[in-house]
This record gives sequence, structure tokens and C-alpha cells, in this order.
Amino acid sequence: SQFKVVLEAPFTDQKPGTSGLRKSTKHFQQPHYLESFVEAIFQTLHGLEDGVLVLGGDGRFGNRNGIDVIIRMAAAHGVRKVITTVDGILSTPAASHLIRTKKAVGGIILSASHNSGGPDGDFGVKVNGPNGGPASESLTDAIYAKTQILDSYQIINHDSISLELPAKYEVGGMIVEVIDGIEDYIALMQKIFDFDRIKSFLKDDFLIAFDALNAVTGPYAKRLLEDFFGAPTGTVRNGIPLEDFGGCHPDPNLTYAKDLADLLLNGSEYSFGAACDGDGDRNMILGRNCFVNPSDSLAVLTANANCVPAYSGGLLGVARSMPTSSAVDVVAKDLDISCFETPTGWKFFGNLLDSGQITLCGEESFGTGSNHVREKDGLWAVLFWLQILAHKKCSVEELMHKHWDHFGRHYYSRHDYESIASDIAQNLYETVELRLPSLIGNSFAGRQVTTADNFTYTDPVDHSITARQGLRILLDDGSRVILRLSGTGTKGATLRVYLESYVSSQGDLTQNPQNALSQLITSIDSFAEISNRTGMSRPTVIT
Ligand code: VG1
Ligand code: CO
Repeated sequence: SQFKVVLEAPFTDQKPGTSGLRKSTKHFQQPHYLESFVEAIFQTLHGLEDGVLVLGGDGRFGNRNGIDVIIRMAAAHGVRKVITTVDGILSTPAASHLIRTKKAVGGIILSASHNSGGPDGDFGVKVNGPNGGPASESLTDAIYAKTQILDSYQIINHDSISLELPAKYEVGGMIVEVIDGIEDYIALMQKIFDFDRIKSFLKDDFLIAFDALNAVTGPYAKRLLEDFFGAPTGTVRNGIPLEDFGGCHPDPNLTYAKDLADLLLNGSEYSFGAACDGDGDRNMILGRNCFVNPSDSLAVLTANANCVPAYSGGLLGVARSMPTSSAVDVVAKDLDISCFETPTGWKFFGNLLDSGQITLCGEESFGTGSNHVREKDGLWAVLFWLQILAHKKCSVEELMHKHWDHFGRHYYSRHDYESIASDIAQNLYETVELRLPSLIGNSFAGRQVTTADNFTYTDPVDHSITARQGLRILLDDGSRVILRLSGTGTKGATLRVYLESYVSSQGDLTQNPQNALSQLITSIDSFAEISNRTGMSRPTVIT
């Protein structure tokens, strides 16, 4: 019983941001809002008719309803088969893997990632293409254009199917397969890592703690860490996905994963700690009394990739997003492999991965990944770290110090100013952009400015150009300050200030990053008038 629902007017605000369409749950609850975006996806994705679609989410409030609606709409659009998962639980990297192995034409992941969830939190829809990666800029632009002229959508009537157990259903002539969303992902991890070696290392009195922040990685982490590696029950904390993430903010950083940080950083019995975000693509790595900066993490994984069976043959190349520190560049140079610099957002790594130019890539925002999928992958990064430690038989802190002793240290920090009034943030950003040319050749924070511009990226594979990706101030000693406005927030605007300064292996490698960066911090505050214009005397989040 297929029917058409006519919209009174198209929605004008369905422009996807850095990673999918993200709005407050309340916003998504407007009649026809979700349906409009899904209709636009269905009218844009190629090969959907008669194709396979992967569908799941991070379990937040709205996940179950979203799955029901999308199944009913998929049936109306002639999709051959929808593959979804038990309880609708599917992490972003696991979805990426399923799309690839099931030869799907794409996937829809219901998640607002690291944003809070629940009736008063956020909801989101991510769209992935047939390579398993986030939809390209051209695809998201086309979806957005469609939403703006949409006058109706197609759907069928059907009772909601049970997601309790793996099963097969027929819904309006379409097959719906409910599978275990965890098995395939674990099998992939087994192909990449030496599980036995990690297992025996953990037995050796190496105590670990993992915080799933009440989000999607709980069931994955339990099966991996507790069932396969035999870590004690309770190793995985907050391991049951909750619709509102227990009121927490599922963002693995020192602010929002504070319990885990306190556990590891105040002289602890634990040797290793890790956390992932809402949809399982981010990771934070901690050692005893040691926080691993995500930019450094990418550099360490690159330098020690030979410890992992899947990468022991060498790396094709690496890539990092522009605001990510240059720590990995130095390692790539040492390994004599290429290193690419892309705009923020995982979609920009897709072409490099697909064309075999890179093996590893990462972002400063706690994202690391490889060519095993086309998304960043939180648990993969955790296993990678454990594999290195099992190989080197050393602590996280020792590994970091050895790394800096060899490559030098890129002091790095990101300062976020959240929930700024949009016009104030916009104004600040535009003023800084206008003032950038005046900086070139002049001094900034006691250094000379070599480049001051708005970053433009030319994709080395399809030569597409993406402009206006962040304001850069590059200094003659390799230090950098970058300014961006977030594309994932839902309340006002978030200003991100990225700070980086390099000290060679001969220099002082044991400073507190905030001290090492203090000159840059003061200079950018006065140049961009951050505290003046925002009325905020300090950032809301420092990582
Ligand atoms: C943020 C991060 C970016 C990341 C994106 C999606 O974007 O900075 O590096 O790719 O979130 O991550 P923005 O535009 O707010 O800075 V996730 O875990 O939401 O898929
Ligand atoms: Co995420």
C-alpha cells in the first residue's frame, strides 16, 4: 500500500555539514522532516532501485523510528534489499565495512556522532556511498539541492519489524535482512591484527579500561576486549548503548570523558585507557599519567605500523586534515612515503584511499583510520595501539617519549569556543579573513608570518576544488594557528582555534602544551579579538 505524501513547502535548512545532516531531536521531530531528507537521498543515490542499502545507527533516541521510516520509504522506492542490524545498532566504521562487503549502493547511518542524544539532544543522518565512505561534496550538494525543491515523498504502510534477533522479512516486496551488526566487524579486525599476541600481552598484568560513554561501541568493545582478549568483566565501562547516552556527551576527550581521564591520569593501576564517541568512529588514547594527543597518535601509528600484520609490508602513504598537526609529516618523510593534507571531514580521504595512495589517515579531532574501511574507526585505533604496545612491551608514556626523542615534538592544542551567537562568530571570522593579508611578512607571536590565507584544496584524484576550508597563519619556525567554524554543531556557532608549535629532538620535550603554546594563544586572542567579541575569557573545551 504505497502512497505519496505531499509537502506544504520544501524544507530549506537541510544542508549537510561536515558529516551528515545534524539538528536537535526536536527539529527532526517536525512532521515530514526526516522523510524529506531521506526522499532527497533516495532520488540522488545511484543504483538504489534494485540495489542493497545498509541501515543502522548509534542507538540514540529516534534510531528505531528512523529505521522504520527508512525501511518503509525504501520499499516504496523499489530497493531490493535493506540490511539492518539487531537493535538497529551499527557503528559508523562497521557500517562502512558492511557497505563494502555486501556490495551495497550505499548506507544511511542514524547518528549525530559526538553530539549529545535524547529528546533534548541531537539527531542526525549520515549518507555513505558505495565505497563505504561519507558521501562526497558533490553528492551532498545534490541531496541538498533536491530537498529545496521537494514537493512530496513516497512511502508504504507497514507494521514495524522486530529487530530483536537476526531474521529475514519481506516488506512491501522488499527483503529486509536483520543481521548481527558486530560479527563482520570483528572478523575484519581479526584479519588486521594478531589477536593472540594482544591477548597474551593483556594477561601480563597490563590493566586496561575502555569507556563506551553509553554509546554504540559498548557491545563491540565487550566482545573484543572481554570475550576475545579475556580482559576482566567491567573492563568496558558504560557499555550498554542508551538512547540519551545516560545524559553524557559521547565525545572522547578530556572534558567529556572526564571519568576515564581521572582514572588514568591521577597515578593509576591502569596502564591503558581508551574511549570512543557516539557512533564509534573517534578514539581517545590514554596511558598511565599520559594523554596522547590525536595528532601524535596518527604519527605514532604511522611510525610503528610494522607491528601490525596487515601493515607490516609498508604503507602506501598517509594523509591528515589541514588543522591536524604536522607530526605525521615528519614520520612520513622519514619513511619516504607521501603525506597529503586535506580539508576537515573524512569524505576528503575517500579518493586517496580508493586510488591506493594512502594506507593511514587521521584528524586532530580524535579520528584515525586506514584503508580497511572508508570511515575513521575508534576501536581499530585502540587495537592498533594495543598491538604496538604488545610488540614493544613498553608503556604509553615511554613510547611517546621515544617518539619525540627521535622525531621532535609538535606541541598542539585545540581551543573550542562553543555556542557563540552565530552573527558574532561570523563577524569575527570574516574580520580575521579580511585582516590576513596584512599579516604576511610581519611578525606574529615573535615569529615571521610566511602564509596567511583561507585554505583551498585541490583533490589530487578528481581535481575538484574545495575552497574556504579554514584560516591559516603559518609562521617561519613551522608553528601554525588555524581558525575554523564548526560544521557539526547545532546551537549557535563553535569557533575552533588550532595551535601548533614544533620543538626539535634537541629542545625541551617535556613542557605542558598550554605553556609551550602560550605566545600563540595570546597573539591569536588579540588578533582575532576572541575574548572581546565573544565575551568568553576562556575556551569551553581544550583538547
Ligand atoms: C568535527 C571535526 C572533524 C570531524 C567531524 C565529524 O567537524 O572537527 O574533524 O571529521 O566533526 O566527526 P567540525 O566541522 O565540527 O569541526 V564525527 O565523529 O561527527 O563523524
Ligand atoms: Co563520530
